[in-house]
Amino acid sequence: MPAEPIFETKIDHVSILDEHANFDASLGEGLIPNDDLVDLYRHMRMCRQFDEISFKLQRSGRMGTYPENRGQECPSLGAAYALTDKDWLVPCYRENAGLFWRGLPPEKILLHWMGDERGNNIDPALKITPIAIPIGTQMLHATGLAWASKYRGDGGLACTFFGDGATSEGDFHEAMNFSANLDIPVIFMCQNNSWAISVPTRIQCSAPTIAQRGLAYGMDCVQCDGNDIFAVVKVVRDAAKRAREENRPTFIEAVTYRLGDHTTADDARRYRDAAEVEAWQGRDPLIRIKKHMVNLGIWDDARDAAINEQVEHEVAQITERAEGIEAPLKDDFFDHMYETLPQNLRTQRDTMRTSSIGQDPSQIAAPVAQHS
Ligand SMILES: Cc1ncc(C[n+]2csc(CCOP(=O)(O)OP(=O)(O)O)c2C)c(N)n1
Ligand SMILES: [Mg+2]
Repeated sequence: MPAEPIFETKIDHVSILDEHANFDASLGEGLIPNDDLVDLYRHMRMCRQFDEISFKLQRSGRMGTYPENRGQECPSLGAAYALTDKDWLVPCYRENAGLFWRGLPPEKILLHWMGDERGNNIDPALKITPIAIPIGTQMLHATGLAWASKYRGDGGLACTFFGDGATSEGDFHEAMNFSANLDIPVIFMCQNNSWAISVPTRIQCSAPTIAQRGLAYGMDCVQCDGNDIFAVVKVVRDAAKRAREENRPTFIEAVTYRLGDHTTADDARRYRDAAEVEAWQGRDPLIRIKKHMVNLGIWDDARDAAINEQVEHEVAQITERAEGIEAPLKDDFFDHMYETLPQNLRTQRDTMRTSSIGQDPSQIAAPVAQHS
């Protein structure tokens, strides 16, 4: 018997507004009304300003650490725009644009990175989960949230965001397998920014696309230009339709790039070529959306300057609110994990010492008797 192909497939790459601001009207016409486009652009500008101020806050000792979002605003922003308030947004840590679009007060993000737990206390009506630092865990949370939506029949879905590196984690594969086999309405939005800190994507994924990792689970998979707001909106709308009508998950690979360091604790110049960064600067999502608005005749330098002034003022006020909040009580730290605090944590709270490095007074050895 001759060998027959048993399975053949392809992965689509969706691009509508390219890096030179060429616009494919056959796919993009009517996707985003002009007023919304201006608003999306304003959000991106605000996020850039937010990044700049956060960076300065960290460098001047007013913030612990901060991961710049610069360059990768589109995947979360396009998704938040394309989804409804019934849908969960389940982020990692580079999704400011989408979270602000949904209505998260931006000072929450500043508080989070300043180490104040109140930054993670998010109004449940917003349907946003707290920033996830452990890589990959949030994809399982999204699967559970979407499963609950399906069970309740509330018409919602969950969209979760993660990086290229996260697709090498076991949690990713469990979430993908579970949601595909149980028909759970999840959108998996992978932001492939070429790097997992200093590890390039090409050495942790041997396949030509990350998108095809979803094929093994029988999932619809698509790749899009992740710096193209139109492409992101289109693929998320398609995925949301599939989720709502058929309870099917979708895996989206949004190809983007982080223009800044991994976080303020990193110096990407140690492992990235300047030429690579420069090439991606030319594909900046913000530049092409601005060019497109100029081409449409709805934008000019005066309006751009006005928006810049507006967002500078806005971010200054946000910073003032975050820094102006009364400092948390030290005991708060212990208040949110357990209903009844275990003895070892009660000791830590009462002595404000950590037991891990032998500073808890009850663990300090009795002084050795001195011979006279
Ligand atoms: C479980 C776990 N392992 C390791 C880390 C340390 N870590 C933080 S970010 C990161 C790289 C993540 O890369 P990617 O998923 O591509 O996300 P990106 O930061 O590029 O958006 C690693 C390994 C972590 N936070 N959690
Ligand atoms: Mg990455």
